[in-house]
Amino acid sequence: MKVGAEGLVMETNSREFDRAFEILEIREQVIADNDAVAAQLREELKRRGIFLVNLMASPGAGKTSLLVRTIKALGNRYRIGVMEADVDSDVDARIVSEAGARVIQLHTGGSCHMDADMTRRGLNGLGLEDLELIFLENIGNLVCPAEFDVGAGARVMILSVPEGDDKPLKYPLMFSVSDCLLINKMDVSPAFDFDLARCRERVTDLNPQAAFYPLSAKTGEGFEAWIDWLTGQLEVFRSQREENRFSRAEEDALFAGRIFSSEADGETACQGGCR
Ligand SMILES: Nc1nc2c(ncn2[C@@H]2O[C@H](COP(=O)(O)OP(=O)(O)OP(=O)(O)O)[C@@H](O)[C@H]2O)c(=O)[nH]1
Ligand SMILES: [Mg+2]
Repeated sequence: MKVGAEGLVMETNSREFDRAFEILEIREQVIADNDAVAAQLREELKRRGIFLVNLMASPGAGKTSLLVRTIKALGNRYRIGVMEADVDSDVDARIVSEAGARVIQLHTGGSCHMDADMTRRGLNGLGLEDLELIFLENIGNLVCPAEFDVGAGARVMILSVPEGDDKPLKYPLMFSVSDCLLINKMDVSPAFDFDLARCRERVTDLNPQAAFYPLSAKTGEGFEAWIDWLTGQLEVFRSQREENRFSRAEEDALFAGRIFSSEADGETACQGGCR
């Protein structure tokens, strides 16, 4: 194996002399490049005391509903921002904006996940002034978002009851990388054969450290445990901030509410902040 001029990994195995061409393992390099941007983003958010939550789930699992109820529960305690990522439309951004959070709609234009650089652009579009807690509602998908670190302080996944308790077996990576798993739509569980204990066992096999909370974003049942977990994470994050962090005034002077930037920012795919 060797690294070419573009930093791409070229496979040169024992059969290389049988071939008149090389094989580039592009995917590995894309993930590695993304991880580097994510690490930089996480570090800068930490220095600025902003806790970013990457919220992932299937389409319709209840991401927006959970955000609305969470904003209502914590809006008086923390200044909250939301990045709504969708292939198209501004439906979710409107709903979240009405709940009282600062929000930006991000259009990925077909991409099935957010990566770290898209997230950085989204944060710049949202504006970081005064925000303490930011949620990224990732694209509804249990595959690709699991592979791309976006620089968040916590990865939270929602599995809803109608999807079935077998999903940890089918999408193990998503369950393995999440810090917290929320089982949503518990209010409709009598209509489904979702086995909560079996689901928990399957999750524990993959990820024993993950927090696990059954709840309903519709009725509020079980919500307190999730809010306690989230505020606990936030307080630990705050207490771990580096000693030499920037003050608010320094941040504003240095960044004018923006995170580290690149010249390509003018071409951002983020469209239209709702407010
Ligand atoms: N019964 C019940 N319905 C829920 C619950 N949470 C969400 N829903 C409903 O499920 C549907 C989808 O909810 P959303 O919050 O839009 O889900 P989402 O994951 O944001 O969907 P996308 O952004 O389209 O991927 C809506 O009709 C919600 O009212 C719940 O806890 N119980
Ligand atoms: Mg949504």
